[in-house]
Amino acid sequence: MSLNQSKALVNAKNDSYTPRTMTGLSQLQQQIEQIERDLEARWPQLTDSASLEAFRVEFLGRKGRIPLLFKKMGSVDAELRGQAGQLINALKVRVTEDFETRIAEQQAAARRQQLSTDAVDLSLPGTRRSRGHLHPMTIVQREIEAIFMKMGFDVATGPEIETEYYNFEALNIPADHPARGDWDTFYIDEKRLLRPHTSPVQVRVMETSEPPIRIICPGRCYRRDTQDATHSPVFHQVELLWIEEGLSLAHLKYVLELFTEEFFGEGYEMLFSGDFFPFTEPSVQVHIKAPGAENWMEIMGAGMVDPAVLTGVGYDAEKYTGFAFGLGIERMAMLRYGIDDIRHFLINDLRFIKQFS
Ligand code: FA5
Repeated sequence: MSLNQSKALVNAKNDSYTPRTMTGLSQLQQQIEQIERDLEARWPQLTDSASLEAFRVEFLGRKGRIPLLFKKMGSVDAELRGQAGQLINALKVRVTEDFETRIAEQQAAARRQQLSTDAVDLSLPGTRRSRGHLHPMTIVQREIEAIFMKMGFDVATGPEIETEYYNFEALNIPADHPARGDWDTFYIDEKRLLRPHTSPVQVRVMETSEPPIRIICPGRCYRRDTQDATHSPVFHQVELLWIEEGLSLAHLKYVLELFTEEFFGEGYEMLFSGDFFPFTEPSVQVHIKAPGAENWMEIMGAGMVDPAVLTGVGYDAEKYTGFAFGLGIERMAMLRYGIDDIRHFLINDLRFIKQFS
């Protein structure tokens, strides 16, 4: 076909064309009807958020079929353009409202679904949380503290890493003293070690206060003792110190009897035997037989504070006397509860610990 022939064809087509305005509006109406038919088919398929989003993009999105209709209004005669605009707008409002209703319905359905899967069945028995409780050592330590506090003793503490001076020299144990071997244990460096007993706290307190002194010092101690049923390399002591004028061994015995009776109730037995500690003179060892028990248990070392220790901290040893003891807390707990082996306290077997809740 020549160029002229094709131009003639175009002109012929234009000649037979129905007036532009009528065709523009009716075409638009047809397109609106087509969209409405398509919508009828699409609505039932909108069951999830993905299909809803695809629908929104196709019909209402920036390049969607309904916004595109507005662009086609240019082909409608100016007089009818208002009418066309109203038709498209009505369609857009209708579809937007229906679409938002669908979205709300879909979200409500999703929430219902979520609730039904997450539902809490209130008739089910709950999971019982086990409540923690104090370790038997803590129970016994607090009880010992409470008894002595009731008698008027204050609680003092000192460092677990202690200097040789407070561990030994200030307690009348010079470097070459044979007693040092018993406690010469875990060194941190040349001059400091893990304390083997709580007695150094006595000296720290006396250095900073004047008599009368009435204190107890609970705390952890460390020794290179071989483990057995009554020995552990880590254990606890409660130290007691009472310095005043006119105190004697009889006072020590009385305080111990008051304490032991309060702790065990009636039926215990107590045995004093001679012992040696460089920082007490005389020194004793105390054994206790708990109510109903068969065996004696060595519980503490004790004695009248050696005058050398008193003068060492600047006290007048002619004027003041006093007594001290160091009590093993694990052993008191063993007697109280009938525990046969000290290692139970460190193993942390729940079957053991739960018996003390
Ligand atoms: C002392 O430690 C002295 N400082 C006690 C003292 C204080 C005497 C004040 C005089 C004046 P001894 O080494 O005996 O003494 O220990 C005292 C108590 O600590 C023992 O009777 C025991 O109950 C406890 N104990 C000692 N070593 C261990 C250990 N390895 N495991 C568990 N308990 C222990």
